[in-house]
Amino acid sequence: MILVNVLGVLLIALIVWWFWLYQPQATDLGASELTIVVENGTYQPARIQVPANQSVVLSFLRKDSSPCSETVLFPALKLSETLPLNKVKNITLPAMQEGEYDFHCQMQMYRGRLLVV
Ligand SMILES: [Cu+2]
Repeated sequence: MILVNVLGVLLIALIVWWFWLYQPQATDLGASELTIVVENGTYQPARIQVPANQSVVLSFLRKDSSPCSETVLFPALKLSETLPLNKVKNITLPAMQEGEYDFHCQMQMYRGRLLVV
């Protein structure tokens, strides 16, 4: 009984860490041929550094067939795009001010962030 409780708490801690605390290293958009791969419930890379005040293009490659991964939303930019399966989709983003901008799937299971600097 205690073991089950401990496991439950550990599981909750893991979920909290994964969804709210885990912050992978930011990848610079300038990195050669950066493609954001959508797979296994993640965007890879999930933190992307882009330059401020200029339009940028993000390339998404969706390898995950789950329907939820089909749509990527940029709420702050009022942008919603459909990602084809196993095909690179280029999404042009407008010039942004410095700050952090989230992007995610419809249910926010896949989550990424743009670091605009
Ligand atoms: Cu989702």
